[in-house]
Amino acid sequence: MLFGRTKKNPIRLPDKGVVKWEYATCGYCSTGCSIEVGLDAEGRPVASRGVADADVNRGKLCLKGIFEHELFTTAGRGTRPLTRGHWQEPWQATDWDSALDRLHDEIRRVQERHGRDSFAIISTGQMLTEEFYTLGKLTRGLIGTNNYDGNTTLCMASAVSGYKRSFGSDGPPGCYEDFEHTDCLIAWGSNLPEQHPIIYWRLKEAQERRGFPLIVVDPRVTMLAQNAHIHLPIRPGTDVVLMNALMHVIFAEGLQDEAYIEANTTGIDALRAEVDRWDPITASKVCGIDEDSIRVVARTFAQAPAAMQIWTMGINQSTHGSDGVVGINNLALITGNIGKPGGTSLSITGQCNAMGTREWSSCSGLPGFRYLEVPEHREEIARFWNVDPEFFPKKRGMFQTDIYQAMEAGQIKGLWLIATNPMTSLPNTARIRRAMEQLEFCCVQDCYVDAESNQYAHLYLPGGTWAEKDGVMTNTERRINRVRPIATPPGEARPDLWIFNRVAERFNRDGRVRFPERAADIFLEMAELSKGRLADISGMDHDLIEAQRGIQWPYTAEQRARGEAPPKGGKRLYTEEASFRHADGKAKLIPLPFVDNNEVPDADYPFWLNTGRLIEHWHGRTKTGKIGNNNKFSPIPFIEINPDAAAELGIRRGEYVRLVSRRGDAIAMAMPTGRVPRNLVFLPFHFHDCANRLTLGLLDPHSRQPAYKQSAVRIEVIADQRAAARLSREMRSF
Ligand SMILES: Nc1nc2c(c(=O)[nH]1)N[C@H]1C(S)=C(S)[C@@H](COP(=O)(O)OP(=O)(O)OC[C@H]3O[C@@H](n4cnc5c(=O)[nH]c(N)nc54)[C@H](O)[C@@H]3O)O[C@H]1N2
Ligand SMILES: Nc1nc2c(c(=O)[nH]1)N[C@H]1C(S)=C(S)[C@@H](COP(=O)(O)OP(=O)(O)OC[C@H]3O[C@@H](n4cnc5c(=O)[nH]c(N)nc54)[C@H](O)[C@@H]3O)O[C@H]1N2
Ligand code: SF4
Ligand SMILES: [Mo]
Repeated sequence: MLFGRTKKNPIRLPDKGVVKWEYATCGYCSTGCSIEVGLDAEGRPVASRGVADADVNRGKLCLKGIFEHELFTTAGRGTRPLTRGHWQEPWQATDWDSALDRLHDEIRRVQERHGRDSFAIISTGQMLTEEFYTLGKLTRGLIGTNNYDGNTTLCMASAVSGYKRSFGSDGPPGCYEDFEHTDCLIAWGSNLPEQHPIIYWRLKEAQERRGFPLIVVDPRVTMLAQNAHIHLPIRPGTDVVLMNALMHVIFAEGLQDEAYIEANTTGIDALRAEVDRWDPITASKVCGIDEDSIRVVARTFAQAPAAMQIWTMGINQSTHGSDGVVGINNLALITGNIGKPGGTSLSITGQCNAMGTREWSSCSGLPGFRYLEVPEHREEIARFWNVDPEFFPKKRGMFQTDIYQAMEAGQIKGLWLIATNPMTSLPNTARIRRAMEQLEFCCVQDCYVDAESNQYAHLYLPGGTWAEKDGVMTNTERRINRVRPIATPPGEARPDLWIFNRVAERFNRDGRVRFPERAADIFLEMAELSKGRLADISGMDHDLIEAQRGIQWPYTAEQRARGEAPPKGGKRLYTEEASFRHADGKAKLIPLPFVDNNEVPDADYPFWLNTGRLIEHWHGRTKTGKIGNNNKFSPIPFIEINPDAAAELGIRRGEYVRLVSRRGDAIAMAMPTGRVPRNLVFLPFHFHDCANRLTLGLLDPHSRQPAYKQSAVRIEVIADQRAAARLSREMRSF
């Protein structure tokens, strides 16, 4: 006798009437999945699917990619430029010419009155590379403010800084294919299954095949920690101590790779002297990981033939962010795990084009990983752009986070915000509000008119988004991939590239500097500039990139001329001896003393506040908050709280609570879960006027990245739950 179903019910997908599929790269996270958008007979985007022959995602997409075609018709898009005298006045619709004239005139007015650098420009990791490059040329070559930075200071700055300190250059040395070769993986402060689901799928497949140990360092029992062999629930902000202790054990037991250290590094003596102080017992008292676990992990890592480390915001967003990255690099270098298959230190980047902005935006320097501090770099770029080299500043200006403090102090008077929303994403909202209120002029260029920062704008420019535009993006593994213009921006909204080119015309009346109109031509200009640099893309063009479903840099003109095919994945940096980018070709081993400067829980504020992300939402939710199938999973702010802590406070599941820090308060729903320890709550930062009203955001001394993950709060019970629900709703703009 047969039990259960005897016939399988085939899954029936509704026919969306797709007549044509158009190629793009997903515009959410830095995994860089190749995606196709299906258009119906009327040319309307009606479906999304993964591209089967793309090496990155092999036909798969996550929850965000699957519904990405719905973006084009979401609510809240800006359809006309808007202007007003003061941010408290009502908006008036205006035409593009008047809007762009005003932007030009205000920039020059502020600069003439308060000095060149009193006008700041803040960009993003969420545009296309050709757009970054054009904005960089406009800012560095014509506008001339040095206070030009990106939201990547909130995100990747520590990784950039740590890579530069260790290896002499930015640029993650590994790739996804390393999962196929590694014998041990440590993931530091990264929740891969939720934040980079398709990278996780690659890791999981490799791990199921080969069973290498997975070690996760995270104060929460994340989805990744649940799947790990060893989970180290570290005390927040103390990763550097654990790294020092791991190195202590490796040296004490002679597990280091002497030959690699000798041939490729400098600084071993100073490093050893510092880690000598961090025996596992001493370290365990600071970082909360017991001495046995420290020893086991150190041996497992050092004895693996190839071992890799990945990390994300649990490391970068800390007052020891840059040091944490250096610590990871130290561990990799002393065990010879750089530049070999399965042996690497791979920063998992964040936004879709966080890498592209590092390479080409000129935010912290000049294009192609060139520096303002190097006279030859200034000369080279000035000649190429046809501008005066003396016009360039001789060192980098303020980081994004310092720009807000300068606004507060009245040093910065004007601001152009492009595709970033500081009123939701910067720490300590009350301070950001004070800073924004003081501006003489603020222009917001965003695809959504309801982005909260627009509240303080005098001028609003409606940009296009994602595949309403043409260009490329670079993912975590340095793979450049193509985005095709599939839809047109709504109403009078225009692609950001169009906007930059029209602004450039106003600063470039004599036509001295060339601003190509087509993204494909801009790419060729970048390719030319990249020759001989670390990120050499001179062998690529738009068509080849699309045909290959993305190409990893470097791929040079010479390789192409020789008939060498573009790498199909598996491309690594620093594969040859002494090929690091410090002058002597060696990597630096850097000692990392630990200073405990974080705000820590005390009697008044007894809980750690840890903030981060959910799979279904993207940052400030301007996009995912309006897509039903994303928003429905978590339409309101909530905290993960330990069930024992909730019981002790008399809080039941689903009740609203008030969180209070030294900066402000916020309302969220309590969701008791064993994912968090007794003394810590986790609050997603996706909701406006919530997490960042509470955060302190102390800055890393090297990268100026905020410590979003270490603040202290207390939790208050709310008697009137109806009023709390109403308030929570009102505080969200959508
Ligand atoms: N769905 C979705 N995906 C995204 C994004 C999104 O908004 N939504 N954003 C993208 C962007 S820009 C980024 S930067 C990435 C971020 O990706 P992740 O960094 O993976 O995400 P987060 O949730 O910010 O933080 C990761 C983990 O750090 C842990 N953590 C907190 N404090 C510490 C600590 O002191 N030490 C250690 N070791 N760990 C700690 C947290 O508990 C959390 O689980 O995600 C990208 N992908
Ligand atoms: N508490 C806490 N705060 C955090 C973090 C955290 O973990 N905890 N993480 C930090 C990190 S890692 C990051 S990366 C930041 C992100 O911070 P933000 O950059 O502020 O995040 P988004 O909400 O993605 O903002 C992007 C804005 O650009 C708009 N936009 C999107 N695409 C386009 C486009 O193509 N053109 C134009 N013109 N506009 C566009 C969107 O509508 C949105 O308003 O948040 C940081 N803030
Ligand atoms: S994993 Fe990232 S790139 Fe891939 S579909 Fe999801 S959000 Fe897009
Ligand atoms: Mo990020």
